[in-house]
Amino acid sequence: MQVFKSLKHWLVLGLGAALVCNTPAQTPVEATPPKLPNVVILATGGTIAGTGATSTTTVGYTAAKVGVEQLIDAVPALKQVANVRGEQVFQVASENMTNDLWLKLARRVNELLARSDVDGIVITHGTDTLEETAYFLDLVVKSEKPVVLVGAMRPSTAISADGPINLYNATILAGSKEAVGKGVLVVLNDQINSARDVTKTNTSTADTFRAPDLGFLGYMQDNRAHFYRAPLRKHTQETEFDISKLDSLPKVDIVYGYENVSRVPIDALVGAGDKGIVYAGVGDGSVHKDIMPALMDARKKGVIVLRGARVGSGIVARNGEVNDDKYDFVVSDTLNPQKARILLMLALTRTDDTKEIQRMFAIY
Ligand code: DAS
Repeated sequence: MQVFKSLKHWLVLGLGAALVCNTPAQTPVEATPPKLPNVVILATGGTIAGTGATSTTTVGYTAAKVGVEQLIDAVPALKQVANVRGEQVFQVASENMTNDLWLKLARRVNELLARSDVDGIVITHGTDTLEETAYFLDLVVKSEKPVVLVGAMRPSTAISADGPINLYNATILAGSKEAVGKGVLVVLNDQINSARDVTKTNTSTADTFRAPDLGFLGYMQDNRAHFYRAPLRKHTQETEFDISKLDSLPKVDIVYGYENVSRVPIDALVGAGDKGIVYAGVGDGSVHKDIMPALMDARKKGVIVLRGARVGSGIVARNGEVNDDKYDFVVSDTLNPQKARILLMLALTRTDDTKEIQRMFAIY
């Protein structure tokens, strides 16, 4: 019996081997290419769309000249990393950014992200106010899908223009799973920054965007995102701000503190109907003795006074240099004056209660 079993065993094996040998070699099935993410590139202008007279013109060029299709055509590799399509939302040098342009851009972003066939958005933008637009969007975009702002420090016509590689990296990031839920991001110079903490720190060098003290979130390298940290403050769909029904934003301006500073600008802004004033104080948000009466007068007229600092990093301590409780001021936490202004504008679309506004500066 045992012999029969082993004979049968070998017969089955042999039959199987014959079948395999006689089966024509299977043509390898073409590996189906990975499904590429759908990324929309919204162009708004700036140096990334700039042109200079010669290839060595890296200052004194004209920003906001090249259209979105040309930007995309200049980087054929984009098509290997995403299904991209472009829209020219507007074409401005970003020093000329306005509330109306912000509301138009934010509405378009929210419309597109609500579509199931859009996985992420890249926004090409001038670098001068890129950090401000990024933070505004960080507070009003209602989606966890990636929104990535990108600019360039050299015009598209320059030797070693940084725009193409920045746009390529931004497109990869906007289509990546790693960027989902991290809020609005900024990519230049192979570095990934958060919208809340990034700021332009140099007038003209390619490494200008940094997050003083708090640092950037990670790198773009080898065609993918490498994250080492994530934002902790609330952003995008976690925020309480809704611009869908807004056709304007409250008027908030910034006054800079310095030696022998005059109260005239503060009085003028109050007279012009400002709803909020950010005072970019010296040191830990200290206020000149001649300015305190102006800020107190402003507060008495219902203007929200926000005490910030011109120094560029660190926490402005509540009741530190000034008794904020006594004067009913708000403090800016670590937001620089131009970022604090944005959060105060949006806060004023919901409340003029200073305790509520201070709560917002503690969570966003
Ligand atoms: N004027 C600058 C701007 O549009 C150019 C730039 O750096 O992008 O922000």
